[in-house]
Amino acid sequence: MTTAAVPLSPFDAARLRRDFPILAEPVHGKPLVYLDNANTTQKPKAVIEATTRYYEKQNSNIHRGTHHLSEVATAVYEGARARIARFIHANSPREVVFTRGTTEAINLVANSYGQLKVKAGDEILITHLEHHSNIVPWQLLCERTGATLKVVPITDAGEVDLAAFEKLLSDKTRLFAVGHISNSLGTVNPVKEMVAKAKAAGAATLIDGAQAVPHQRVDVRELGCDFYAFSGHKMYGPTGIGVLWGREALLETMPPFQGGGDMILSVTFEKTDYNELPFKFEAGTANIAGGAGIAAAVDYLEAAGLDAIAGWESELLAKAEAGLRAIPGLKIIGTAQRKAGLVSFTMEGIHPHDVGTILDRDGLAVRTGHHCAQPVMDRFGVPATVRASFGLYNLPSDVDALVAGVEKVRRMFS
Ligand code: C6P
Repeated sequence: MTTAAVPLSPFDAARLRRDFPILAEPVHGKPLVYLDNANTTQKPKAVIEATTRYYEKQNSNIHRGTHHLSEVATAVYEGARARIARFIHANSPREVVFTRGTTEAINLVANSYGQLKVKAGDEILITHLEHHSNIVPWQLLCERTGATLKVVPITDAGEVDLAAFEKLLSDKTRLFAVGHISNSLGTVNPVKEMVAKAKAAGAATLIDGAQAVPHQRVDVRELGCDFYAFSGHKMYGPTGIGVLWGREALLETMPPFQGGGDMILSVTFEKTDYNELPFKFEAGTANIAGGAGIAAAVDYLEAAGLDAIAGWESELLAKAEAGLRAIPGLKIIGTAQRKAGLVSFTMEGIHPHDVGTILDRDGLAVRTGHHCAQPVMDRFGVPATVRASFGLYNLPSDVDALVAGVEKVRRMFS
Protein backbone atom coordinates (compact mmCIF):
# COMPACT_ATOMS: atom_id res chain seq x y z
CA MET A 1 0.00 0.00 0.00
CA THR A 2 1.41 3.44 -0.89
CA THR A 3 0.57 6.65 0.95
CA ALA A 4 -1.09 9.73 -0.49
CA ALA A 5 1.31 11.78 -2.62
CA VAL A 6 2.49 14.66 -0.46
CA PRO A 7 5.17 16.89 -2.00
CA LEU A 8 8.39 16.85 0.00
CA SER A 9 10.94 19.63 0.32
CA PRO A 10 14.52 19.40 -0.97
CA PHE A 11 15.96 18.94 2.56
CA ASP A 12 18.66 16.28 2.08
CA ALA A 13 17.69 13.76 4.75
CA ALA A 14 19.18 10.93 2.68
CA ARG A 15 22.64 12.54 2.91
CA LEU A 16 22.30 13.27 6.64
CA ARG A 17 21.16 9.73 7.24
CA ARG A 18 24.57 8.44 6.17
CA ASP A 19 26.07 10.25 9.18
CA PHE A 20 24.28 7.80 11.52
CA PRO A 21 26.08 4.43 11.50
CA ILE A 22 23.36 2.58 13.42
CA LEU A 23 20.79 3.29 10.72
CA ALA A 24 22.68 0.91 8.43
CA GLU A 25 22.43 -1.94 10.98
CA PRO A 26 19.79 -4.52 10.03
CA VAL A 27 17.16 -5.55 12.60
CA HIS A 28 15.77 -9.10 12.34
CA GLY A 29 17.51 -9.24 8.96
CA LYS A 30 15.55 -6.23 7.67
CA PRO A 31 16.68 -2.62 7.12
CA LEU A 32 16.05 -0.58 10.26
CA VAL A 33 13.20 1.92 10.04
CA TYR A 34 13.73 3.96 13.18
CA LEU A 35 10.60 5.84 14.23
CA ASP A 36 11.18 6.10 17.98
CA ASN A 37 12.95 9.43 17.96
CA ALA A 38 10.82 11.02 20.69
CA ASN A 39 12.15 8.31 22.99
CA THR A 40 15.76 8.82 21.99
CA THR A 41 17.43 9.82 18.75
CA GLN A 42 20.33 8.05 17.08
CA LYS A 43 23.77 9.67 17.16
CA PRO A 44 25.74 11.03 14.20
CA LYS A 45 29.40 10.15 13.75
CA ALA A 46 30.35 13.68 14.83
CA VAL A 47 28.81 13.10 18.29
CA ILE A 48 30.28 9.60 18.64
CA GLU A 49 33.70 10.94 17.63
CA ALA A 50 33.51 13.89 20.03
CA THR A 51 32.94 11.55 22.99
CA THR A 52 35.59 9.09 21.77
CA ARG A 53 38.08 11.94 21.24
CA TYR A 54 37.40 13.10 24.77
CA TYR A 55 38.26 9.69 26.25
CA GLU A 56 41.20 9.09 23.89
CA LYS A 57 42.87 12.48 24.15
CA GLN A 58 41.27 14.83 26.69
CA ASN A 59 40.07 12.80 29.67
CA SER A 60 40.69 14.31 33.09
CA ASN A 61 38.62 15.79 35.89
CA ILE A 62 37.57 19.41 35.51
CA HIS A 63 37.75 22.63 37.55
CA ARG A 64 40.20 21.13 40.04
CA GLY A 65 43.53 20.36 38.45
CA THR A 66 46.57 22.42 37.64
CA HIS A 67 47.83 19.94 35.07
CA HIS A 68 47.48 20.16 31.32
CA LEU A 69 44.78 17.53 30.78
CA SER A 70 42.58 18.99 33.46
CA GLU A 71 42.75 22.33 31.71
CA VAL A 72 41.92 20.68 28.39
CA ALA A 73 38.93 18.82 29.85
CA THR A 74 37.70 21.97 31.59
CA ALA A 75 37.90 23.84 28.29
CA VAL A 76 35.89 21.08 26.58
CA TYR A 77 33.16 21.16 29.23
CA GLU A 78 32.95 24.91 29.62
CA GLY A 79 33.14 25.28 25.84
CA ALA A 80 30.09 23.01 25.64
CA ARG A 81 28.26 25.22 28.12
CA ALA A 82 29.02 28.32 26.07
CA ARG A 83 27.89 26.49 22.91
CA ILE A 84 24.56 25.59 24.54
CA ALA A 85 24.13 29.18 25.73
CA ARG A 86 24.50 30.48 22.15
CA PHE A 87 22.22 27.74 20.81
CA ILE A 88 19.26 28.66 23.03
CA HIS A 89 20.07 32.41 23.08
CA ALA A 90 20.81 32.55 26.80
CA ASN A 91 22.27 35.77 28.12
CA SER A 92 25.30 33.99 29.51
CA PRO A 93 26.75 30.50 30.11
CA ARG A 94 26.15 31.19 33.81
CA GLU A 95 22.48 30.50 33.06
CA VAL A 96 23.21 27.01 31.68
CA VAL A 97 23.18 24.30 34.34
CA PHE A 98 24.15 20.82 33.21
CA THR A 99 21.93 18.04 34.56
CA ARG A 100 21.41 14.36 33.76
CA GLY A 101 18.47 15.32 31.57
CA THR A 102 15.07 17.00 31.50
CA THR A 103 13.84 14.99 34.47
CA GLU A 104 16.66 16.09 36.73
CA ALA A 105 16.35 19.69 35.51
CA ILE A 106 12.68 19.82 36.51
CA ASN A 107 13.42 18.15 39.85
CA LEU A 108 16.11 20.76 40.45
CA VAL A 109 13.59 23.57 40.05
CA ALA A 110 10.90 21.78 42.06
CA ASN A 111 13.34 21.28 44.93
CA SER A 112 15.35 24.47 44.87
CA TYR A 113 12.83 27.05 43.70
CA GLY A 114 10.17 25.11 45.59
CA GLN A 115 12.13 25.36 48.83
CA LEU A 116 12.63 29.08 48.29
CA LYS A 117 9.16 30.16 47.24
CA VAL A 118 6.43 27.55 47.67
CA LYS A 119 4.40 27.26 50.87
CA ALA A 120 1.08 25.87 52.08
CA GLY A 121 -1.85 27.46 50.25
CA ASP A 122 0.16 28.16 47.08
CA GLU A 123 -0.68 26.55 43.77
CA ILE A 124 1.45 24.90 41.07
CA LEU A 125 -0.22 24.90 37.67
CA ILE A 126 0.52 22.29 34.98
CA THR A 127 -1.50 20.96 32.03
CA HIS A 128 -3.16 17.62 31.36
CA LEU A 129 -0.68 17.03 28.50
CA GLU A 130 2.42 16.71 30.65
CA HIS A 131 4.97 13.92 30.73
CA HIS A 132 5.30 12.28 34.17
CA SER A 133 8.60 14.18 34.58
CA ASN A 134 6.59 17.40 34.60
CA ILE A 135 3.94 16.04 36.98
CA VAL A 136 5.56 13.97 39.71
CA PRO A 137 8.22 16.49 40.85
CA TRP A 138 5.40 19.00 41.42
CA GLN A 139 3.31 16.42 43.29
CA LEU A 140 6.28 15.73 45.54
CA LEU A 141 6.72 19.46 46.11
CA CYS A 142 3.05 19.84 46.97
CA GLU A 143 3.29 16.93 49.44
CA ARG A 144 6.28 18.56 51.10
CA THR A 145 4.86 22.05 51.31
CA GLY A 146 1.07 21.77 51.48
CA ALA A 147 0.71 23.54 48.13
CA THR A 148 -1.94 22.35 45.65
CA LEU A 149 -1.40 20.98 42.14
CA LYS A 150 -3.84 22.40 39.59
CA VAL A 151 -4.23 20.96 36.11
CA VAL A 152 -5.37 22.78 32.98
CA PRO A 153 -7.71 20.48 31.00
CA ILE A 154 -7.22 19.62 27.33
CA THR A 155 -9.71 19.45 24.49
CA ASP A 156 -10.70 16.42 22.41
CA ALA A 157 -8.09 17.51 19.86
CA GLY A 158 -5.39 17.33 22.52
CA GLU A 159 -4.91 21.09 22.82
CA VAL A 160 -4.64 22.96 26.09
CA ASP A 161 -7.95 24.64 26.97
CA LEU A 162 -6.75 28.23 27.00
CA ALA A 163 -9.92 29.67 28.52
CA ALA A 164 -9.63 27.23 31.43
CA PHE A 165 -5.94 28.07 31.74
CA GLU A 166 -6.72 31.75 32.23
CA LYS A 167 -9.36 30.92 34.84
CA LEU A 168 -6.98 28.69 36.76
CA LEU A 169 -4.29 31.38 36.98
CA SER A 170 -4.51 33.40 40.17
CA ASP A 171 -2.38 35.24 42.67
CA LYS A 172 -1.92 31.84 44.37
CA THR A 173 -0.16 30.42 41.30
CA ARG A 174 3.47 30.25 42.32
CA LEU A 175 4.71 28.40 39.25
CA PHE A 176 3.34 27.34 35.86
CA ALA A 177 5.06 24.37 34.20
CA VAL A 178 4.20 23.31 30.64
CA GLY A 179 5.60 21.10 27.90
CA HIS A 180 6.66 22.87 24.73
CA ILE A 181 5.65 19.89 22.57
CA SER A 182 3.65 16.94 23.90
CA ASN A 183 5.55 13.64 23.70
CA SER A 184 2.37 11.59 23.58
CA LEU A 185 0.28 13.54 21.02
CA GLY A 186 2.71 15.90 19.30
CA THR A 187 0.70 19.02 20.21
CA VAL A 188 2.77 22.21 19.96
CA ASN A 189 1.65 24.41 22.83
CA PRO A 190 1.43 28.21 22.48
CA VAL A 191 4.01 28.49 25.22
CA LYS A 192 5.05 32.08 24.58
CA GLU A 193 1.49 33.32 25.04
CA MET A 194 0.88 31.08 28.04
CA VAL A 195 4.11 32.18 29.70
CA ALA A 196 3.16 35.85 29.21
CA LYS A 197 -0.21 35.25 30.89
CA ALA A 198 1.32 33.30 33.77
CA LYS A 199 3.92 35.98 34.33
CA ALA A 200 1.24 38.67 34.33
CA ALA A 201 -0.42 36.69 37.14
CA GLY A 202 2.87 36.76 39.04
CA ALA A 203 3.88 33.12 38.54
CA ALA A 204 7.31 31.76 37.69
CA THR A 205 7.32 29.71 34.49
CA LEU A 206 9.05 26.52 33.40
CA ILE A 207 8.98 24.97 29.94
CA ASP A 208 9.75 21.29 29.44
CA GLY A 209 11.50 21.50 26.08
CA ALA A 210 12.52 17.83 25.78
CA GLN A 211 10.51 17.37 22.59
CA ALA A 212 11.08 20.82 21.12
CA VAL A 213 14.84 21.38 21.04
CA PRO A 214 15.55 18.71 18.37
CA HIS A 215 12.70 19.88 16.15
CA GLN A 216 12.60 23.67 16.03
CA ARG A 217 14.57 26.78 16.90
CA VAL A 218 14.36 27.68 20.59
CA ASP A 219 15.11 31.15 21.91
CA VAL A 220 14.64 31.24 25.67
CA ARG A 221 14.70 35.04 25.81
CA GLU A 222 12.02 35.33 23.17
CA LEU A 223 9.87 32.75 24.98
CA GLY A 224 10.04 34.88 28.11
CA CYS A 225 10.06 31.92 30.52
CA ASP A 226 12.12 31.61 33.69
CA PHE A 227 13.29 28.02 33.24
CA TYR A 228 13.72 25.78 30.19
CA ALA A 229 14.66 22.09 30.45
CA PHE A 230 15.88 19.61 27.82
CA SER A 231 17.81 16.35 27.29
CA GLY A 232 20.92 15.66 25.20
CA HIS A 233 19.84 12.21 24.06
CA LYS A 234 16.68 13.45 22.32
CA MET A 235 18.69 15.96 20.24
CA TYR A 236 21.21 13.53 18.71
CA GLY A 237 23.54 13.87 21.71
CA PRO A 238 24.53 11.42 24.44
CA THR A 239 22.41 10.03 27.26
CA GLY A 240 23.07 11.19 30.81
CA ILE A 241 23.40 14.89 30.04
CA GLY A 242 20.78 17.60 29.78
CA VAL A 243 20.26 21.24 30.52
CA LEU A 244 18.38 23.49 32.85
CA TRP A 245 18.43 27.03 31.58
CA GLY A 246 17.32 29.58 34.16
CA ARG A 247 17.28 33.34 34.43
CA GLU A 248 20.45 34.39 36.17
CA ALA A 249 18.77 36.68 38.69
CA LEU A 250 16.44 33.88 39.73
CA LEU A 251 19.13 31.19 39.87
CA GLU A 252 21.20 33.49 42.08
CA THR A 253 18.48 33.50 44.72
CA MET A 254 17.88 29.74 44.70
CA PRO A 255 19.48 27.34 47.20
CA PRO A 256 21.62 24.40 45.96
CA PHE A 257 19.84 21.26 44.83
CA GLN A 258 22.48 18.71 45.88
CA GLY A 259 25.56 19.04 48.07
CA GLY A 260 29.06 17.78 47.31
CA GLY A 261 32.26 18.63 45.52
CA ASP A 262 32.45 21.41 42.93
CA MET A 263 29.35 23.24 44.21
CA ILE A 264 31.23 24.86 47.12
CA LEU A 265 33.70 27.71 47.64
CA SER A 266 34.71 26.71 51.16
CA VAL A 267 33.58 24.14 53.71
CA THR A 268 33.93 24.03 57.47
CA PHE A 269 31.83 21.94 59.83
CA GLU A 270 30.10 25.13 60.90
CA LYS A 271 29.36 26.66 57.51
CA THR A 272 29.66 26.08 53.78
CA ASP A 273 29.86 28.84 51.18
CA TYR A 274 28.45 27.87 47.81
CA ASN A 275 30.13 28.28 44.47
CA GLU A 276 29.03 30.85 41.89
CA LEU A 277 26.61 30.08 39.06
CA PRO A 278 26.16 27.66 37.50
CA PHE A 279 28.46 25.45 39.59
CA LYS A 280 26.31 25.93 42.69
CA PHE A 281 23.86 23.50 41.06
CA GLU A 282 26.40 20.97 39.81
CA ALA A 283 27.56 18.79 42.70
CA GLY A 284 30.05 16.01 42.00
CA THR A 285 32.07 15.06 38.95
CA ALA A 286 30.29 16.09 35.79
CA ASN A 287 29.44 14.07 32.69
CA ILE A 288 32.35 15.63 30.81
CA ALA A 289 32.20 13.28 27.82
CA GLY A 290 28.50 14.09 27.65
CA GLY A 291 29.42 17.77 27.44
CA ALA A 292 31.70 17.06 24.49
CA GLY A 293 28.90 15.08 22.85
CA ILE A 294 26.07 17.54 23.41
CA ALA A 295 28.17 20.38 21.97
CA ALA A 296 28.82 18.29 18.86
CA ALA A 297 25.08 17.58 18.64
CA VAL A 298 24.33 21.32 18.71
CA ASP A 299 26.86 21.89 15.91
CA TYR A 300 25.21 19.11 13.94
CA LEU A 301 21.67 20.42 14.43
CA GLU A 302 22.66 23.95 13.45
CA ALA A 303 24.53 22.76 10.37
CA ALA A 304 21.44 20.83 9.26
CA GLY A 305 19.30 23.92 10.03
CA LEU A 306 16.53 23.91 12.62
CA ASP A 307 14.00 25.57 10.31
CA ALA A 308 14.73 23.07 7.56
CA ILE A 309 14.41 20.20 10.05
CA ALA A 310 11.06 21.52 11.27
CA GLY A 311 9.78 21.83 7.69
CA TRP A 312 10.99 18.37 6.71
CA GLU A 313 9.51 16.66 9.75
CA SER A 314 6.15 18.37 9.35
CA GLU A 315 6.00 17.07 5.77
CA LEU A 316 6.80 13.56 7.00
CA LEU A 317 4.07 13.93 9.60
CA ALA A 318 1.51 15.07 7.02
CA LYS A 319 2.39 12.15 4.78
CA ALA A 320 2.17 9.68 7.68
CA GLU A 321 -1.17 11.01 8.89
CA ALA A 322 -2.62 10.90 5.37
CA GLY A 323 -1.48 7.30 4.92
CA LEU A 324 -2.56 6.08 8.35
CA ARG A 325 -5.98 7.74 8.15
CA ALA A 326 -6.79 5.62 5.12
CA ILE A 327 -6.44 2.40 7.16
CA PRO A 328 -9.83 1.11 8.36
CA GLY A 329 -10.23 1.02 12.16
CA LEU A 330 -7.18 3.23 12.79
CA LYS A 331 -7.74 6.28 14.96
CA ILE A 332 -5.23 9.08 15.34
CA ILE A 333 -5.14 10.34 18.92
CA GLY A 334 -4.16 14.00 19.01
CA THR A 335 -5.46 16.19 16.22
CA ALA A 336 -4.23 19.59 17.33
CA GLN A 337 -3.93 22.44 14.82
CA ARG A 338 -0.21 22.63 15.51
CA LYS A 339 1.58 19.32 15.79
CA ALA A 340 5.21 18.37 15.43
CA GLY A 341 7.28 15.31 14.88
CA LEU A 342 5.01 12.43 15.84
CA VAL A 343 1.74 10.60 15.37
CA SER A 344 -0.04 8.51 18.02
CA PHE A 345 -2.77 6.06 17.06
CA THR A 346 -4.88 3.09 18.10
CA MET A 347 -6.33 0.26 16.00
CA GLU A 348 -9.75 -1.20 16.58
CA GLY A 349 -9.54 -4.60 18.27
CA ILE A 350 -5.71 -4.74 18.25
CA HIS A 351 -3.59 -3.95 21.30
CA PRO A 352 -0.86 -1.37 20.62
CA HIS A 353 1.77 -3.77 21.96
CA ASP A 354 0.79 -6.33 19.31
CA VAL A 355 1.14 -3.66 16.65
CA GLY A 356 4.59 -2.72 17.94
CA THR A 357 5.77 -6.33 18.16
CA ILE A 358 4.66 -7.17 14.64
CA LEU A 359 6.19 -3.98 13.22
CA ASP A 360 9.44 -4.80 15.00
CA ARG A 361 9.73 -8.09 13.15
CA ASP A 362 9.86 -6.06 9.95
CA GLY A 363 12.59 -3.80 11.35
CA LEU A 364 10.21 -0.96 12.25
CA ALA A 365 10.94 0.64 15.64
CA VAL A 366 7.95 2.50 17.12
CA ARG A 367 7.01 3.04 20.74
CA THR A 368 3.88 1.54 22.25
CA GLY A 369 2.49 2.19 25.73
CA HIS A 370 1.44 5.20 27.73
CA HIS A 371 4.58 7.17 26.84
CA CYS A 372 5.00 8.28 30.48
CA ALA A 373 1.86 10.36 30.03
CA GLN A 374 -0.80 8.21 31.69
CA PRO A 375 -3.20 11.11 32.33
CA VAL A 376 -3.28 11.75 28.57
CA MET A 377 -4.19 8.11 27.92
CA ASP A 378 -6.92 8.33 30.58
CA ARG A 379 -8.27 11.51 28.98
CA PHE A 380 -8.72 9.68 25.67
CA GLY A 381 -9.96 6.48 27.29
CA VAL A 382 -7.14 4.30 25.93
CA PRO A 383 -4.57 2.26 27.88
CA ALA A 384 -1.86 2.91 25.32
CA THR A 385 -1.15 4.10 21.79
CA VAL A 386 1.28 3.26 19.02
CA ARG A 387 3.58 6.22 18.46
CA ALA A 388 5.73 6.87 15.41
CA SER A 389 8.07 9.80 15.94
CA PHE A 390 10.28 11.36 13.31
CA GLY A 391 13.83 12.63 13.20
CA LEU A 392 15.83 14.60 10.67
CA TYR A 393 17.11 11.40 9.00
CA ASN A 394 13.72 9.84 8.32
CA LEU A 395 12.73 9.49 4.70
CA PRO A 396 9.39 9.29 2.90
CA SER A 397 10.22 5.61 2.36
CA ASP A 398 10.21 5.17 6.18
CA VAL A 399 6.67 6.56 6.21
CA ASP A 400 5.69 4.21 3.39
CA ALA A 401 7.15 1.30 5.38
CA LEU A 402 5.19 2.38 8.47
CA VAL A 403 1.90 2.63 6.62
CA ALA A 404 2.47 -0.66 4.82
CA GLY A 405 3.47 -2.34 8.10
CA VAL A 406 0.39 -1.09 9.93
CA GLU A 407 -1.85 -2.18 7.06
CA LYS A 408 -0.23 -5.62 7.24
CA VAL A 409 -1.05 -5.78 10.98
CA ARG A 410 -4.66 -4.88 10.24
CA ARG A 411 -4.94 -7.64 7.66
CA MET A 412 -3.39 -10.18 10.03
CA PHE A 413 -6.04 -9.43 12.66
CA SER A 414 -9.06 -9.08 10.37
N1 C6P B 1 10.11 11.11 26.86
C1 C6P B 1 9.36 9.40 25.30
O1 C6P B 1 9.44 8.32 24.73
P1 C6P B 1 14.55 12.36 30.25
O2 C6P B 1 14.20 10.94 30.49
O3 C6P B 1 14.85 13.11 31.50
O4 C6P B 1 15.60 12.53 29.20
O5 C6P B 1 13.25 13.02 29.57
C2 C6P B 1 12.02 12.97 30.22
C3 C6P B 1 10.97 13.65 29.40
C4 C6P B 1 10.46 14.85 29.85
N2 C6P B 1 9.57 15.54 29.13
C5 C6P B 1 9.13 15.11 27.95
C6 C6P B 1 8.16 15.94 27.18
C7 C6P B 1 9.60 13.89 27.44
O6 C6P B 1 9.16 13.47 26.27
C8 C6P B 1 10.51 13.13 28.20
C9 C6P B 1 10.97 11.78 27.73
C10 C6P B 1 10.43 9.83 26.28
O7 C6P B 1 8.42 10.16 25.09
C11 C6P B 1 10.70 8.75 27.29
S1 C6P B 1 9.36 8.50 28.38
